Amino acid sequence: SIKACIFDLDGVVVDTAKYHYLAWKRLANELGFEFTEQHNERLKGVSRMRSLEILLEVGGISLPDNEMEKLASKKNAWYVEYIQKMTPSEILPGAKELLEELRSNGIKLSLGSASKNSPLILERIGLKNHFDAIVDGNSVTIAKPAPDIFLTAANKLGVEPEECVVFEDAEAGIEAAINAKMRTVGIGNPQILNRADVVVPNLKDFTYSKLVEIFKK
Ligand code: G16
Ligand code: MG
Repeated sequence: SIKACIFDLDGVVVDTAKYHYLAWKRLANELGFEFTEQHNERLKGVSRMRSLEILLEVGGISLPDNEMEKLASKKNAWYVEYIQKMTPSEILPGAKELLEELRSNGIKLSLGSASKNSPLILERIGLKNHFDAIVDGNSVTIAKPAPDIFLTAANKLGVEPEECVVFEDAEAGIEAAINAKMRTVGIGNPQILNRADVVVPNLKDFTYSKLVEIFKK
């Protein structure tokens, strides 16, 4: 049976994708090319350096590693400037309520995010103490779709992968969970997340009893 739930951060608990987009777009514009929201879809759930590689590919630019490091830091400084101003009102609908309901039913909770900025974000939105474990880009650097982030979370919670459900909005994240042999709830577009066990538009109507019902066997 299900003993733990692992939540992705960007796109599941909070919509930081819009701030990532603003910062990446600013960087692209400074480098002299346009970066659209459609391009930005490709960056969701992907690590910072891999995101930069994709962005430079869009602009047809190739740079040495040390230059790439500088650009990634620049983008991150802008991103941090945006997320500093976040408030609890930016928690996505239903996320906080679901975390609280799951916990009161004895389900263990972990964050499973690729972001190195997750401590700041959790602090700003006031959800730091809602998780039993925090696994993010600071502790695990092998990015999704590798299963490492989620396996580390299961390990920290002291449960088996088969006992975990992962909530994810990104294709790379669903793949990472499948690679970890975990069950999955996709948040968003069923066409993009077609490998998930179930896909819901958001967390608003998701409950503990739905979790039990969907994953009863
Ligand atoms: C997030 C985002 C990605 C971002 C990555 C790294 O992952 O979805 O777009 O590139 O984290 O973030 P940072 O640059 O803040 O370290 P997740 O796993 O929370 O969806
Ligand atoms: Mg995400």
